[in-house]
Amino acid sequence: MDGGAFSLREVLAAFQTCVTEEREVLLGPYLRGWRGLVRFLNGLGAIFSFISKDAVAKIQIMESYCGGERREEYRTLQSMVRYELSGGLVDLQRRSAHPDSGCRTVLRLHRALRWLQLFLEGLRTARQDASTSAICTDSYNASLAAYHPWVVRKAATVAFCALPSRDAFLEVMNVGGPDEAVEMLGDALPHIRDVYGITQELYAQHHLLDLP
Ligand code: 1PW
Repeated sequence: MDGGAFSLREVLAAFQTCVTEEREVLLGPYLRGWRGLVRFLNGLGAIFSFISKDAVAKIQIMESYCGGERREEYRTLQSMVRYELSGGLVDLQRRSAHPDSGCRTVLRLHRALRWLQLFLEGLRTARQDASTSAICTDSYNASLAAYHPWVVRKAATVAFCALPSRDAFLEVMNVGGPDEAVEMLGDALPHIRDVYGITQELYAQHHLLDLP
């Protein structure tokens, strides 16, 4: 995935390898998928680097856990939640002793993944002449926007206006022609939906969906 021609196909494939037979989510491929998404986002223009900056910061936090002393505990989302909750390593009310827990950091990426899922789904099913900005704005408003203050929502909406046309966008994915790109999305999206669904259920089970 690093170096060489960049294709969104490989990025989305990372999410495919996230889920184990026991339906656990592996953090390694999850973060690799995110790294690729960020690269893709940056390829869309400088205006998107402000959006990707926060995602990069969060990916880095998680990578340091995954490469750190307790890396075994951070192998899967499930082991991370178990480890951090049982060790009292998560701020549940307000950010204080553990402002950058893995649980709260992944929650932000998880919410953003929902946006990505809705956006790619919209892109896949839209008419050829549809506006990507509108698809992006609609999917953002239906997901991540609820968690952002006004000024971030405003800046994000301005950035979306710079998105290229649907065909140009599909081309940036570097998967082949528009038809191939649409087919690839059809293959990849169920896996992203799966990862999102497992994470959502895990977080709901442990009452972690509103972590500060
Ligand atoms: C073309 C579609 C691409 C989808 C890629 C998703 C990238 C999402 C990054 C959005 C970031 C907007 C600016 C940052 C806001 C942060 O305050 C917020 N972070 C996220 C990821 O929503 C909350 O993090 P915080 O402040 O609680 O640490």
